[in-house]
Formats: sequence, C-alpha cells, structure tokens
Amino acid sequence: MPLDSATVAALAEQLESCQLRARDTVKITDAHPGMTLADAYAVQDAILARKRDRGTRVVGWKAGLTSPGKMKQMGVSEPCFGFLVDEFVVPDGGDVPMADLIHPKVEPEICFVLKRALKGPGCHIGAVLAATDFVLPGIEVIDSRYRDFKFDLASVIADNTSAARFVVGGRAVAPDALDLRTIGVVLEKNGKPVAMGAGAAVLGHPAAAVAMLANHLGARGQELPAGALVLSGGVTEAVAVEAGDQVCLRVQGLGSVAVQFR
Ligand code: OOG
Ligand code: MG
Repeated sequence: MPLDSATVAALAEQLESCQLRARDTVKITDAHPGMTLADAYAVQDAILARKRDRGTRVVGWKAGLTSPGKMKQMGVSEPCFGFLVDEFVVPDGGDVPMADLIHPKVEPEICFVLKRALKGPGCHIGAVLAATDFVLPGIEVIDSRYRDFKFDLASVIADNTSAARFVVGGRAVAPDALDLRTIGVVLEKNGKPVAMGAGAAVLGHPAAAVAMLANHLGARGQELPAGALVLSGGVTEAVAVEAGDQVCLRVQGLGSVAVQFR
C-alpha cells in the first residue's frame, strides 16, 4: 500500500466532507497516481469508520460497474464494491432534495435480501440463490464526488463507489420464482422510458455480482450477514436527474419503485 495511514485518513475526510456538503473535488488519483486498489478500499473503510463513530449503521452493500452499459458509460471495466448506510435510505415514493447532492444520476438495480450469511472465497451463483430470501427492485441514486462525474477505478472505490441514496420497494419475490437473467427492466423519467434492459446485463446473472461481492469481502475476512441487502449493480447506463424529475422503475414480476427529486 503506497499510501500511509495519515494520507488515507486525510483522503477519507476530504471525500466524506464533499459527500456531506454536496461539493465536488478533483479525483484523488491526480495527487496520488500510484495508489493501489488496496489503498482505495482503505480510504473507503476509513469513510465508513468516520460514519460509524457518529452512530451511522450499515444497512447493506453494493456492487457497481457490473453491466456493459455502466462500464462503457464510466470508462471503467472492472466491478467495484461499496457500503450502504442508514443515511442513504429513501422510502419508496419519497423525495430527494437536490440541494443535498452534487450531480445525481439514477440506476435500475435488482436487489437481494439474504436469509443466510454468505462468505467467500468460492461463493457462486448457486450459493447466492440458496442464501437469498427474496429479490426486489431498487433505484440507486449515485452522486460521484468527483468533478464532472469523471474517475478511474481507484478513485471511485475510495469514494464509496459514488453511493448517495437508494430506494427499494415493489414486490419481494423468492429467487426460484423468477429467471433473473431474462427479467425485463424499464426505467422511466417523468413518465417516459429512458433506459431498459434485462437482468443478464449484470455479469450474465445478477446473483454473480452478489457472489463476487461475497468473495471480495471474504478475501478481507468479512462476510455478508443474514438479512443483508445487496444492490447488484445498474442494469443500464445511469440517467442524470434534476429538480422536479419523477423516476419510476418497473421490473418484470417485481412491480415498481419510485423516487422524485425536488
Ligand atoms: C460508480 C458506481 C456504479 C453501478 O451500479 O454500476 C454503480 C459510478 O458509476 O459512479 O453503482
Ligand atoms: Mg449502482
């Protein structure tokens, strides 16, 4: 790890205060071009430690950059993983104030809730489906803290993979009642479809993203606990939103979930 612990702490402070104050910053690899992915996850961990010290709870995990639409849009071709905390939760149909965010975008996601813990290494789609209580649709609101939403893999990992808000809702369905590869996903903005795809866009099967996350955590001595919520990654490219926009996600067999920006 080329970054020393004081630098990791300073970068965590910088990125978290950008998140809390809705300010952007230059990407951190401009000043630290040699930083590794281990450094980047160390910065992300330090952001989480700051939040935990204030009593914030982890409510889930996310995989990102898991579909061709997302990888192409962001110019990053490897998945990344982040955490979700209570301050990111928006109720289904709820409002998100634009003043709290920098330049938000929305993504259609297939979300998993586990009934049993999942621990890598060696976690696979079968293990994920066996451990899944139900899946449900979710809209992730991402908000990169980097200027113009431009970053590389290390920068975005340090920035907790642009996590900002998320909404889950719709119908909770057991995973064996669906073929998660072929379910259709339609994202609407102000009543018009703006992005659409099928579950297989996420690494061939959305459960593969959950397995990858469990293996990533396992390599670091951690696991996904029973009850964990996991966002498996945007099925399509992300769509920018502005004040007044209403967003609705419809997922075949899973109903719909909505959020609005004001
Ligand atoms: C990084 C986060 C990506 C997803 O679902 O692909 C992500 C970004 O694109 O800002 O959450
Ligand atoms: Mg996402």
